[in-house]
Amino acid sequence: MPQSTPLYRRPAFVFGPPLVMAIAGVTLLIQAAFGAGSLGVVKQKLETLAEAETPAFTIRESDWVRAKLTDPNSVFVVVNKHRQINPKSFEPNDLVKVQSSKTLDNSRKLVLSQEAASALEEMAQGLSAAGQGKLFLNSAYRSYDYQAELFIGKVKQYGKAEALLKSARAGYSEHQTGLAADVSVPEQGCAILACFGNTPAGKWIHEHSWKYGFIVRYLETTTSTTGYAYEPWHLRYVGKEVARLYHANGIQTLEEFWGLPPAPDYLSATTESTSN
Ligand code: DAL
Ligand code: ZN
Repeated sequence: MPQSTPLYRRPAFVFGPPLVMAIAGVTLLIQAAFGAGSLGVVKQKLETLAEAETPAFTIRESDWVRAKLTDPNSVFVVVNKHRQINPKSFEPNDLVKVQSSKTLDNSRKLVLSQEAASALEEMAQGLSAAGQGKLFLNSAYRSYDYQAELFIGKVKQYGKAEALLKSARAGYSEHQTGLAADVSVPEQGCAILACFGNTPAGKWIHEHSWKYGFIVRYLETTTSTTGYAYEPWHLRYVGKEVARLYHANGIQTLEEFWGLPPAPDYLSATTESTSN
C-alpha cells in the first residue's frame, strides 16, 4: 500500500485565495459605494465628500432661529451698534458665578449666563490641558448702568472717537446679555491688549474657542462691520452649533453669519443721555 504522505501546501496556496477574494470584495464594495470603477473617480468622490463636510449654515434661514436674533435670552441674539438690547435695561435671569478652579481664576467673582459660564469653565480646562496656562476672567456680565459708567470713563480717557472704537454705549454691549467674557492669561502678559492675540494663549483661543461655543467677536479685519477695534480677548458665547458652522465656513462676524447689514456706527436716532 502506498504510504500516505503528510499533506503539505505552500503558504501561497493556503493564503492566496482568501486574500484575492478579500481584495475583490473590498473593490466591489468601493465600486458599490461610489458607483465607479477607476481609482481616479473614487478619489474624486472622496474629495467631494470632504468638501461637503463644510456645512452650509442653513440654520440662518429658519424663521424660528431668526426670531431669536432680537431675543436677549437667546444665544442667537445679535447685539451691535444698530441693534440695541431690547428692553435696553435687560438683565439675564440665569446669571451664575463662574467657578474658580485650578484652570480658571474668577477672583473678581464675575457672573455669566449659565450656559456661557459652563462653556467658559470647560474652555479653561482645554486651555490648561493644552499647556497654555490658567485663564483669568477680566470682565463678564455688565449691567446697563455699569456699561454707561465704563463708556463715560473711556470718553474721558481717550476722547469720543477712540472711545466709540473701544467701548459700547449702554444698551449696546454684548456684556449686558451675560454671553460675553473678556479673558486673559496673566502669565503670558498682554492682558486686555491687542498683543494678547500674538501670545500662545491668544492664538490657542483664536483657534479652539469655537469648540466650546465661543467666537472671538472683534477681529483686526472687522472694524468696518462691527465698529470696534481688535479685541482678541472678547469672547461671545453663541452655542456650539453656531460656533462650529462659523468656524467651518471661515466666517468673521456675526453680521456676516446671519446676513445682517454692517453696523460700524450708531444710527442717527441713537441718543443715550447716560452714555454720550
Ligand atoms: N468692548 C466691547 C465692544 C463692549 O464694550 O461691549
Ligand atoms: Zn468685552
